[in-house]
Amino acid sequence: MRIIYSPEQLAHAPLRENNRGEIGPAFEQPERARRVLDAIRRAGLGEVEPPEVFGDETILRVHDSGYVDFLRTAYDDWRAIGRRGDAIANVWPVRGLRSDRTPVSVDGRLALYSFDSMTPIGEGTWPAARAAANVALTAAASISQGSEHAAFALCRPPGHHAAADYCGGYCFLNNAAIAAQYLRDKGASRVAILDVDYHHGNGTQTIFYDRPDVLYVSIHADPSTDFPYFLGFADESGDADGRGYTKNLPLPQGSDAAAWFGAFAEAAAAISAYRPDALVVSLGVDTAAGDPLAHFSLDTADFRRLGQQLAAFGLPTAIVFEGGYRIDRLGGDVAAVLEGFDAR
Ligand code: SP5
Ligand code: ZN
Repeated sequence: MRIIYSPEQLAHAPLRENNRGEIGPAFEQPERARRVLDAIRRAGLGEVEPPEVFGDETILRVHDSGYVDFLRTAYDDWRAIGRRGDAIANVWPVRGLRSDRTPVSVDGRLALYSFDSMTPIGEGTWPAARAAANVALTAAASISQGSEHAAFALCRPPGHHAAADYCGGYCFLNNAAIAAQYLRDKGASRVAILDVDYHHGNGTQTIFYDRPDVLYVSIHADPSTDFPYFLGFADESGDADGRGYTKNLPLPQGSDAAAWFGAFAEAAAAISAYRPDALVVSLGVDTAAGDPLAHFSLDTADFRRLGQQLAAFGLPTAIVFEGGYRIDRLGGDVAAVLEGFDAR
């Protein structure tokens, strides 16, 4: 398996996070990527390669150009008016307020282009998010040329909560969606995205909701109790031409590995029935027991089994790293998925 990583991704280093009513250290920190990298090296899973540098073309097929310009300039605009610390919204255009106009003020644009207060923009955010997109694109390119069967994109910041025109849930550019779009543009007729992060990938679902050419299947915590709260319910199945090409498998908090793999079997059946040319996996390991932001209980052996089951599709596969916050375990859990995949 090819493994792609860029140290430029460490430049996104949020200072603080608003969580549970307190301002504390950020959960989504650079150390996460270092831990995964260390575990991959220790497991001898293969050479770690830097990404190729891509233009903005595929990013702009997934994301709104006004949003991308915002990401590029928000921190400088924030500093230019004397702000210190990371840029964070303190207002949002909810029901009845107009979101058809782009505010001049950076505070207004933060409001328009984000959906939460846990996703701060700092000096290194755009360079890191851009690098993460290149990591995902490089992984996609290596499987689309047929030279490799599988590739792991060690992306950070994560991506699956970012939609066409908003950031949130620690995500800015949707790395998995960008990989899927690239595969489509390079000739795959149908691409399946399987999202196994603990949280529903609201961004990915939204991006492909009305399209039949990208199937989105997600196993995640019930949004009634867990972030992102407003998307990811079982009755969301796609719209317009995309009807039938979104499948959500929400599980209650406290679900164990047996329940999780039961949902996986359903997800796998939907993917096989779709007969995709390629698979993109949004791999969050926040389904692990003891994850500080989650309530499932997979162990390292379960992650190895997940890797084996992903390989069983027999498809060109790009595995894109998403969440996972138990810092002492996440490296080993990611390595276990990749080992399981390679072992099969
Ligand atoms: C990529 C990713 O995994 N983003 C996740 C963002 C979710 N942040 C949710 C924070 C809410 C935490 N609630 C804590 C409950 C712990 N008992
Ligand atoms: Zn997550």
